[in-house]
Amino acid sequence: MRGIIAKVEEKTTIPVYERTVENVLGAVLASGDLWRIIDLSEEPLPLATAVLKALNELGYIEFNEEILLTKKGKELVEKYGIGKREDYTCRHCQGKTVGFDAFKELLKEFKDIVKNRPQPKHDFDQAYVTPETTIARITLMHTRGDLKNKEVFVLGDDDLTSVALMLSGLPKRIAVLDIDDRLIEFIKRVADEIGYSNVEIFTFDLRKPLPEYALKKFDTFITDPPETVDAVRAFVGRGIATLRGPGCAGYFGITRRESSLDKWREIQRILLNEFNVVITDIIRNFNEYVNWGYEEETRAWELIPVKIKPKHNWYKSYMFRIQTLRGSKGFEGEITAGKELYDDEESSTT
Ligand code: N4P
Repeated sequence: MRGIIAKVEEKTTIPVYERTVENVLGAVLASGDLWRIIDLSEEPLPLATAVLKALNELGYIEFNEEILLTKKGKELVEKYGIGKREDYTCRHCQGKTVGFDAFKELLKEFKDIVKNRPQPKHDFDQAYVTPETTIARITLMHTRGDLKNKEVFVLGDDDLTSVALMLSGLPKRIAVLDIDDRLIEFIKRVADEIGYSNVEIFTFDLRKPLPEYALKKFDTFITDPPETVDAVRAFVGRGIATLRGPGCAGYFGITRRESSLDKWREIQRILLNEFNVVITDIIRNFNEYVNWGYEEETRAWELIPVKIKPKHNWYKSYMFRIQTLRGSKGFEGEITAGKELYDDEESSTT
């Protein structure tokens, strides 16, 4: 094991544990498909690929169309008692913890309306979630009492959650911003077509502090940040800054694909120590992203040991729900980062 870890450490500065190697080997036992292995291992892609390359160089696995254990590899998993990674995700809710039935009609309407949605733009790290995910978000937020007659803020919206919110008729008022004019125009057109007027829709760059009129006015926010620590601060911190006071809620996705548990700890530290909020829910792989199409232009493409495009949706994120208490506070500072807002050692899909 030491030898494997040392070889991985030559390739990346992300912390490597025995557990990391175990996770990747357990995933290789379960599947020969590169993207499924990354998905199942739940290690950041730059780390998972470093482990795969190290295992290959040391003769434990082989890269063909499929990734397979060699004889030496089989002996290794035997010696360490590493088991195949099973996937017992609930088939009814697909792990989302909320059912699909309550909002079946909404899903149909939503799918129809978003047919001509703007396609993911690489510059803004866009990748939208499946329509089922967007509707599950509405279902989840509603079951937590965060939508009915509430004022809801959406910070960044390539997922078109604001459209689903409008269609649901649940919130009293909606505000939505995005840096991308194409999305803002699309959302405005939909609002117009369905005759929904309790909504403010505007173009905005979240590196900048929010205008006064957006602060401390809302009950609920939802956002899906790029996962550098600065971006989480900008998106989630500003979300919290829009909330009225104690007893409000916020939702956002955090992935394992681009964030190690070491980074997770840093993010949770910011939530607890900087923003003074409490985490009430973390739902594993709640958000499922549709492959964005610009794979070949990303760092992930350089890193993967076999150049195959993903055939299934391998990118997921966990849904966090936070709630504000006495003494919670958001982030109102300015962020000067340029492209680094999207990229750190663990990211790979921009
Ligand atoms: C990015 C996913 N570059 C993948 C493609 N992120 C975009 C979210 C917008 N829907 C964020 C992932 C979770 N925070």
